[in-house]
Amino acid sequence: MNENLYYTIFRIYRKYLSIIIFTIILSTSSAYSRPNKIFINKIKNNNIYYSLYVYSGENSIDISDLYIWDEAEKDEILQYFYNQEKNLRILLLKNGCAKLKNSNNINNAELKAQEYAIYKKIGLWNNYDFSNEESIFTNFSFTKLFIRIKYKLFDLWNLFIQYCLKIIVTLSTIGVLWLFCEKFLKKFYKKFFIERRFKLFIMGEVSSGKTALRNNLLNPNITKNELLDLSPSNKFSSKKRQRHIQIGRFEIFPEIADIPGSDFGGIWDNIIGTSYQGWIFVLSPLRKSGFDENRNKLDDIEFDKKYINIQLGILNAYLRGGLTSKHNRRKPKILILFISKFDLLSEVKPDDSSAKDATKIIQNLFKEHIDNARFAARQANIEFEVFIGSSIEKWNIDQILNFISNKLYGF
Ligand SMILES: Nc1nc2c(ncn2[C@@H]2O[C@H](COP(=O)(O)OP(=O)(O)OP(=O)(O)O)[C@@H](O)[C@H]2O)c(=O)[nH]1
Ligand SMILES: [Mg+2]
Repeated sequence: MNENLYYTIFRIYRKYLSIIIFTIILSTSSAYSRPNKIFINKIKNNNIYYSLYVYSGENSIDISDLYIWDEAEKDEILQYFYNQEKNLRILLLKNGCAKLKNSNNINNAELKAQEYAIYKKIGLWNNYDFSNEESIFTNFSFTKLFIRIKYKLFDLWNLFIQYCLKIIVTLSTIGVLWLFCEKFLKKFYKKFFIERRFKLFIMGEVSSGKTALRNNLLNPNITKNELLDLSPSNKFSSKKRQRHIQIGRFEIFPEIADIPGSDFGGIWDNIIGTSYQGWIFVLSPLRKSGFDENRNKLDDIEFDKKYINIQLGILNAYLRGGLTSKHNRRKPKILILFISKFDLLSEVKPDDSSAKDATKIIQNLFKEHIDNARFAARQANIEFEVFIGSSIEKWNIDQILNFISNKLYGF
């Protein structure tokens, strides 16, 4: 009975022994025959990123018709091939790690791969001595010639594309930069090489015609009616002329300041405290415009002697005082006398021959004024000029700005 039991157990053991051994072999072999590899790439945002390389067993291909380059094995170059090329023979040939042996059935793709390596002088083909070579690739063949030409053309094409790209990138960079800079450069050039400015200060007795002159200088298209409608100024104002005056290459933009004749303190503040390139002193033979409400010229126009004398007084105070005062460090470069309202004496402009007498009358009326102003200018060593004209008729208005512009920026 006991013997039977032992025998039964032995029989069962023998029956399952092969399964047990098979299981043990399988488990151990699977542990060693599958060296899958995990590469941890990064750990980020609570995640671990990895690449898994699955081992799929060892395979082999026949390379009996290839010479393998010694260095390829030595330097473990082959390990760096990874899986760029699925056909390993092509991979070896293309990377100059193998050489085709002479044989009858050479694969065209393999020949091409080898030709590529020869052409590029990769691997074993680097400084290769072809003199003793008798293998397939030293013999002449149209296919090889074609391949060589193809690679040469391919190289040339690549070179061409490279240069084209470089040229395109350079040109577009220059283009973009130019677009960005053009505006800035134009502005810069205009501001520093073309545009010029100067400041003028207009002064004179109340109602002498300062604002009428200033508005005319700023806007040559201003109408007679607009000028006749002017009421006395109530505050200092300085404005830049929008249209430039062209002198050579310069575009000149004057800025012209006007002040009420009654603002004595303000006039002195400007004489002493502000830099102007030019002063214009406006004189006039009478306080009024000489026109009625309907803008008709009055017949009996009489010069206002008292008004003319008052003007002499303030001219001496402002011009002789202002130009010779030791406290005034901001003297102008030019002094202009503008004798306004000539239209009340003459039907024609002052330089016209038939206006000779009227001009003479004005020159006599303001002789002392002119002499004193000229004397002050000479003392201050600055330019001086007298203009007889009319704001209403636009006589000798442009000439004032042209004269100053030429003196400051002319050649
Ligand atoms: N006939 C004539 N009248 C002029 C001329 N210029 C100005 N007037 C007139 O003279 C008056 C005074 O001119 P304004 O230019 O206002 O004088 P202003 O010197 O600015 O005077 P305030 O600002 O008060 O100091 C106005 O009625 C103008 O129409 C001119 O050339 N001819
Ligand atoms: Mg005014």
